[in-house]
Amino acid sequence: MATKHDDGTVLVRQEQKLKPPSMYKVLLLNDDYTPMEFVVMILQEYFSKDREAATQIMLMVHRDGKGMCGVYPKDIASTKVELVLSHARKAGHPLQCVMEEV
Ligand code: TYC
Repeated sequence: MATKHDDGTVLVRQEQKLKPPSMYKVLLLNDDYTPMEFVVMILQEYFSKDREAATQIMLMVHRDGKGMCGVYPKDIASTKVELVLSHARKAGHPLQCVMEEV
């Protein structure tokens, strides 16, 4: 939309181009070796779950093959994935953690 003023100037309204940031799901994948207790600890430490919620998510991953830890903006999701993978490798576990655009 443009507004023409008497002095000849024209004001052009800039279209709003900002989109809300894309959100990403962070998922844990099942494997046969990572101890259940370790997964529960990861969910408590990095995804702020209480013990009860962490146990439910861990059991869902164990049963269904994957489960959601939370939904975050891209940089936060990717930092969480990095931290979880690094902690798991240091502890010698093959736990997989991935992110997926919502
Ligand atoms: N399946 C593993 C076991 O029986 C437990 C496990 C749960 C591993 C969730 C990974 O993301 C995972 N020890």
